[in-house]
Amino acid sequence: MALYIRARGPDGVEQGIVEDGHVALGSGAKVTPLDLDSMQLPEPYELMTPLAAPEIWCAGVTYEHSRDARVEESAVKDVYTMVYDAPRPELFMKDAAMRRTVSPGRAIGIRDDSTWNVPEPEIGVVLGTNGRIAGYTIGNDVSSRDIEGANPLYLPQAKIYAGACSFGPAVFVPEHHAPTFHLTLRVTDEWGRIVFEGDSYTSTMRRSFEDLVQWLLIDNPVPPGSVLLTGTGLVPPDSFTLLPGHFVEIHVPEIGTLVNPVVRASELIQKEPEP
Ligand code: DO4
Ligand code: MG
Repeated sequence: MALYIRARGPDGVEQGIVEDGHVALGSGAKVTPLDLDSMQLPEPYELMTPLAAPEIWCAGVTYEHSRDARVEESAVKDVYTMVYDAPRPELFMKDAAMRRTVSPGRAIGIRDDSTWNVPEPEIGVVLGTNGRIAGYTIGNDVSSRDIEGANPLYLPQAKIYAGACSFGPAVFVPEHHAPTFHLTLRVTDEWGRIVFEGDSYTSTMRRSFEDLVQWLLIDNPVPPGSVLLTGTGLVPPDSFTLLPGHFVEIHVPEIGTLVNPVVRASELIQKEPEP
């Protein structure tokens, strides 16, 4: 197996491979991460998403927990049971050109026009060429539950906004098949108190990674290097919402820990330069 990261440093943006507690960068530099789980790097290096994905897609309602939570929250209940049972999965675009996706360690966003926001810890498959799965990463499909719950046609607004996605810290390439991944989510507040903790296993997913990729690529020229987040198996209780000042950690033993603080999405919007 191999573990790949990407970093910005004095030689620009470089790929690196993790070996024996170090990161060997393309320039030949060897860097020792401050923490081998989150892959936080010492200055002047900065960890980035393990690749600049041209597109990020998501699958939805691939786990019973996700179906049940949405049936509960939604004004329109049947669609979730129908899509969970149907051969065709729910697939939607989350981001393109990395405009709404932040690096590990950087702040994810929650919408000002929503009062109920959650992290969605998911395994992301990295697409190679011709539908091949090139590797696996950890993704956070940050979502607004009240906006989606009001009407499923609001899904793009519940899913697509500044800082609504993060993935990393690494891409894991197994020697043979993907193992069952165990995802642990922990959210802490600004004083370090745990406000939610839970876990899920990809073995409880109703579909396979390969099946999701196959559906995604039907008549759809998704560029290689794109990432497909494969759905959440973990939904915090209805009393939980993400707040600015919270800190989200998603851990998968083979891949590492994806960490992101939480801010208002409006703080992440930058003024566009004149064309
Ligand atoms: O149907 C809404 C989205 C579901 C989703 O993102 C998930 O199950 O992870
Ligand atoms: Mg999701």
